Amino acid sequence: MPQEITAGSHVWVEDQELAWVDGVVTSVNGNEAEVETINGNQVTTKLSKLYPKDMEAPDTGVDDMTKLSYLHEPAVLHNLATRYGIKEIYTYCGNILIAINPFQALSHLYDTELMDSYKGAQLGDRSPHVFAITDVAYRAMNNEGKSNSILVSGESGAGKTETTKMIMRYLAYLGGHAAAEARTVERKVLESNPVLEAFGNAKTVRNNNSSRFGKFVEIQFDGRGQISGAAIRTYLLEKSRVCQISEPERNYHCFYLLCAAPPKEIEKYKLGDPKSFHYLNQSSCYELVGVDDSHDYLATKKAMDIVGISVEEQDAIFRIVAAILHLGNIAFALEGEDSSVLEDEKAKFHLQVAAELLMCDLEALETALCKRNMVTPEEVIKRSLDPLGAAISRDGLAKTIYARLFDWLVKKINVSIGQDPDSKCLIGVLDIYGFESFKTSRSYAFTALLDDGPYSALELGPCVVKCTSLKGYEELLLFEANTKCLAEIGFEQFCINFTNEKLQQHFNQHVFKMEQSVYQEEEIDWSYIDFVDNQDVLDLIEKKPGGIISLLDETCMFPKSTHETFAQKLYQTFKDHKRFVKPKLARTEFTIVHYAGEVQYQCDQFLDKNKDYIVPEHQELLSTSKCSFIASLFPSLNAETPKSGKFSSIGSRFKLQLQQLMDILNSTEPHYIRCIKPNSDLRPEIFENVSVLQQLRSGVSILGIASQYHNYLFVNLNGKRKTYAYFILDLKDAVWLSSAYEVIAFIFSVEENVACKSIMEKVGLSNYQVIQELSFSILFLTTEFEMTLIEMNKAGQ
Ligand code: AOV
Ligand code: MG
Repeated sequence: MPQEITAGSHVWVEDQELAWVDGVVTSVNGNEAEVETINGNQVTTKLSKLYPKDMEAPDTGVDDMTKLSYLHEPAVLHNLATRYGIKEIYTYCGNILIAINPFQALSHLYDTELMDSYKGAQLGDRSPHVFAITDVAYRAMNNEGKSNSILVSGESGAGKTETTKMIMRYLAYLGGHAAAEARTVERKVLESNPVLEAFGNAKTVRNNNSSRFGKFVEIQFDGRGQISGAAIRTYLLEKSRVCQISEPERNYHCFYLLCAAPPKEIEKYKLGDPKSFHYLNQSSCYELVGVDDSHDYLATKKAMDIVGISVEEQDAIFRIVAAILHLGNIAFALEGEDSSVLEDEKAKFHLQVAAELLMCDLEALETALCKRNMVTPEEVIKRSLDPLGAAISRDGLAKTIYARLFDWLVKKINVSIGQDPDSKCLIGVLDIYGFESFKTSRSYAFTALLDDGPYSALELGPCVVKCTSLKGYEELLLFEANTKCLAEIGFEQFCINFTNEKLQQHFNQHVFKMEQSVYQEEEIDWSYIDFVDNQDVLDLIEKKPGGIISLLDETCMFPKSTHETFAQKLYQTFKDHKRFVKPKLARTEFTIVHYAGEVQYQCDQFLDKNKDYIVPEHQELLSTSKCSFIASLFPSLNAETPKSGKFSSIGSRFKLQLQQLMDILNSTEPHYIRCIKPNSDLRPEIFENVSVLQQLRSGVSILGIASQYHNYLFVNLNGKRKTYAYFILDLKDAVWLSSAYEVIAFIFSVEENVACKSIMEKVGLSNYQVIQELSFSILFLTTEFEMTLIEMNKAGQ
């Protein structure tokens, strides 16, 4: 390609802000060319870094990327952007469908007439669509008698769940029954979605309706292509959310729905304002734009009716949800040296309500929360827990109950839909949580609150910094504290990213290799997606023995282990592994170089979260509940179930589940839909080149490369109370990756505190502080200066 470029050529040239910008070559000098870009810049660059622009490309883009004259990165990006601009959110890339989240209702795209028009149409006959892919899968299944699967992938908020729902709707349309009374199967399949979403989805920083569990729906068909049954498998619900949320996220939807229930229910469950519950008020977000919780409460109950959950069961379910909220409000105070008692009358009230709702003995509940049995050869002694221990015990109980409730829902739905044992063919639809990286995990952030609410904190390697508001608002304050960081990248993210590695490998094997060889044969340049083999990352995680999960299990079984010994073990074992990095200054963090970028994990909770452990006292308490529904969630132990209190590994079980999933997928004909999130503000009509490109590349993130040398801060500022601003600034390279709105810029540097100071002097800020601590420095600036700052850094300050 470079040889075609001469003066006058229209080309794409790299651009920091736009990723790629087009321009005209003004002169060529040896290996270098001068380009005048359309945004008025003169750029000198290597010829090999220029890509020819197709001047004949239609204004509306092409609906299949393989139709592009040049199949290179800027062309692909430009094509997607062009189409997105005219609300064409779907584009093929061969037989993969790329779906860009419109972040607005495009109802014409999903109506029945449109479904009609895709029925039986060949792929490519009509505009790209999720119905078209589904139709291909359905026809292939009918014609070849082989199971098919549709794998929907993409980062959090990219539109996987919405796409999955469209697939299910279309399958229900294709394989639905004519007679109304026979339509119950497909109705149940469809209505399982709102039920599972109410209990398994929550607002996160990346998505207002983020699935906190993975889901594989297997739709079974009879010999005539009619839906005859279905099975829903779910993976690893994020339990910790029940007790711990951070700004600006929410807990699971069901809690807010129930707080917005009709007055009769509110009274029955002794609920009230969500702000009065500890499990909800750790974040100030209670409502979602465009969502009416009271409406959704009734809608969820209706969906529960349809999937076959009885009124009595629904009562028990919501009673449990309410009980969990009350449990969360049971606070403890220190008594004597290391025992705990209920903190006050309020705590007593909530204990009483929780006991009533759970239908268990009040004193037994209190004892189960505050005390532990110590078994000695001679006797069983009751040992008191201190207030922190009691709070951990309480949270553990809440999480266990919630997780069992969720599992019950899934089981119930499966039983109610019914499996077709004679079904020969199925279509599996996979909607699994998207890759969660440091970059997008903005909750790993620094939050400055202007009101005098709780200060939030940021973890900087070994030290934590707390801060209140900044210049122009209130006085700047900075100090060190032992506060825990807001939301950590922990065990759940590790499992989520492990899943994505598995799927990526599946994707690699089935698509890249296949397609690449085809394109190579046809001598088409397929280089825009470099084939990234990730077997080494998978080995690092799951190899037995020796992988991270194995080491984690070993550590969990060894009584004296701590997260520190676990981290040390990792550092030692993988010191030469090229996918493993021990971050600078890290004591309990480790970094994995994932296919989609580097992610730094905190090991603090790995051990606890890996232990599938139910406290025997909790088991005892709930298995004797007078509510048969609750008692059934905690069946008495028999020889077959693992003994309570004994370690069973979540990581290993998850690994096994994933392997089973892969086995099913490998026995099907796969189809892929790659969802793309066009911007991180979740707003319509904004297409951010850089972020889209990163998703397309699925390669090493820009951040990932740089983070070997630097730490990043994710600044999440609440300057205008409702407006959040995010910045990622790296002092050395001044890589400004993302930003929004006014407020504050924030810098952190390991070595360059001198540079910090000189910048501060240059921009003339007097109201600042530079804290020097453990060889790093931090400073604050108002954003008016951010551009200056970047310029100065470029100039080598
Ligand atoms: P995800 O499943 O990929 O994220 P969702 O499917 O929940 O993402 O999509 C996020 C939001 O984007 C939805 O709530 C919708 O508002 C909007 N959206 C997505 N697809 C469409 C569409 N086709 N038409 C209109 N709006 C859409 V996660 O579960 O967080 O990994 O965990
Ligand atoms: Mg989802």
